[in-house]
This record gives sequence, structure tokens and C-alpha cells, in this order.
Amino acid sequence: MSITDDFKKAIDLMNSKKNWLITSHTRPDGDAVGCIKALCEVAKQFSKSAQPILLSPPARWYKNIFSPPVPVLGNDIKIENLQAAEYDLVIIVDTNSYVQLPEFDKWLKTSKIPVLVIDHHVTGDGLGTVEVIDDTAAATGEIIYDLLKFAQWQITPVIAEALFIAISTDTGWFRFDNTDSRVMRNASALIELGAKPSAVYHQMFQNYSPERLKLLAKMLNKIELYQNGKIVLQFISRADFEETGATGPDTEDFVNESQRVSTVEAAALFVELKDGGFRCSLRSNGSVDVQKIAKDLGGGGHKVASGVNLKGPLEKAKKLILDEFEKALLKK
Ligand SMILES: [Mn+2]
Repeated sequence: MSITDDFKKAIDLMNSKKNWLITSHTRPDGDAVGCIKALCEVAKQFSKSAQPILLSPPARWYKNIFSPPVPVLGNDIKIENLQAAEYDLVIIVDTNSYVQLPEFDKWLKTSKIPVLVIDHHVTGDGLGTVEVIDDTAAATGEIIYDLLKFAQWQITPVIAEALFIAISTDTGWFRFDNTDSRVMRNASALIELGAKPSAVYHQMFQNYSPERLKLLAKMLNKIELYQNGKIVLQFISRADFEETGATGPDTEDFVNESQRVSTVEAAALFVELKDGGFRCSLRSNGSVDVQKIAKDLGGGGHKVASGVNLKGPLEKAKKLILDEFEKALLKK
């Protein structure tokens, strides 16, 4: 079945429903918030109601994409107060996995509302009544852009900018391996439709708080290199957060810092969680399949960018990842 069949089904479903609940994965990134924003704007055009919710607080630089701010599940809205009766369609963007939807997964399993999934990840739990999956897309924003064009729905400057945010952030501002001609064509088209790249860059990448800069300094100070600089391990502890005043979302993209070093083939960032475990982000230049490593340990993602939660202590978590990286590099 071709993707246009899925587009048709998605369009029919969206047309037939009036009260959309739109969400994305926990720790929302630019693709997640950009896609949520774009779909909220689409709903407006058709006088539908769209309620966005986030499953964890967004990073500071995503906050002014939305006005009023998007409620965060657990903080601004309790799961037991999320009334299924108010919605007739759930739209999930940029994930298709229960583990990426903490708390919301339970609600989803009991609700009878149709679910539309729009996603570009290979792995998924099949959450959707209708699913539009394109794992060749660099960002879910590209799929939504294709969907809007196919539906011949208006792409306003606000939608164009939201989708530009999605695509530009998921490609690391057009630096990652997933930056292909389609990405550049789409970016170009979205600029013509009103996206302002310079303003987006400033908002996304020149928007550190002093606390975030200090946290980065802490991380860079403790960096560990192995295998002649092919492997980099990076750490952020609870103490680092306390001493700098930074918070969890401030760590976004820090895992990519070490890729400035030419020898680096595999990188990991261990962020200590309140429960003593670690959120471990894995990156690769393509020579190590970090998706496989993450999946074996209960996580997921892409070949070059994945994540997994690991139990402490740090030494144990570190050895686990270092061993996997070394094994993968030996196999090359
Ligand atoms: Mn994405």
C-alpha cells in the first residue's frame, strides 16, 4: 500500500472528527512541538478544536512557539482529569511507541477514541487506527508537509515555520546524515511559504540560558575518550543540575557536542535521573548502530541517534555502553 492511501485515510479521519487531542513523545524535541503546532493551526482553519498536550516540559526555546503554553501532563493536567468524552480523535506525532508516552499510554489503552499516528520511526507498537509512517523522512514534519500538500490544505506562514522548526531541528540544522535533497527541497518550499530561517536559528540555537551554558561547561570538563578518541562518554549528575540551576530539558543536544571532534564515531551522554538511574543518549557517525544497542537494552530510536534508560550506579551503566561501543567498533 502506498503512502497516499494512508494520506487519504488520515485526511478522511481528520475531516470526520471535530475535537482533536494532539500529543507527542516525552521529552519533546523540535520535531514533536513543530508538528503539534502545525496540526493545531490546521484544526483552526477548519474551525475544529485542537487540544495539544505535552508529556513532559518542553525546553525553554520551544516555549514561545505556543501561546498560551501547552499543558504538561502530570503538571498542568492530571491524567485522571483528561476526559475522553471531550475528544473524538487522538493524534500522536513523532512516535508510535507506548514507552515514549509515559502515563498517557495507560489512558490510551483504555480510551476508545480513534488514533491517528504520524511518524518517521522504524520501530513502533502500532498505536494508530490510521497510521502514516514514512521511515525515509528525516522528520515527522516532512510527512505532515506532504500530507498537507496532498490534502491541498492551506500552509500558512505559521504552519510553514512550525514545520521548518521540525525539519531543521531533527536534522541538527541540516548537518546530520539524514539531511538529503528532500530535506533541502522541503526547507526551501517552507521558506517560500513564510518560514524565517534566521529567526528560527536564533530562537532554537542561540537561546541558551546562563544555567545551560554552565551545565555544558560541567559536562565538557568531565568528558572521557576511549579507543583513540573514537568513543566519547559524557556525564551530567544531579549535583551538576543543582550547582548550575539548570534542569533536565537544558541537556537537549548536549550529546552532539563531542561530534565536533573528528575522531569521534560513537558518543553517549548519561544524565542522572532523580531515582538514581540514567537517561542515556547514544549517537553515532554511522559506523555504530546505536539503535541496536539501545533496543537490546530496552530503548529505541534511529541507527545514528537512540536513547535508553539505564539503572545506576554510573560505573555499571558506563561499562555496559562502553562494552557495546567497543564490540561494535571491533566488528566494523
Ligand atoms: Mn522526529
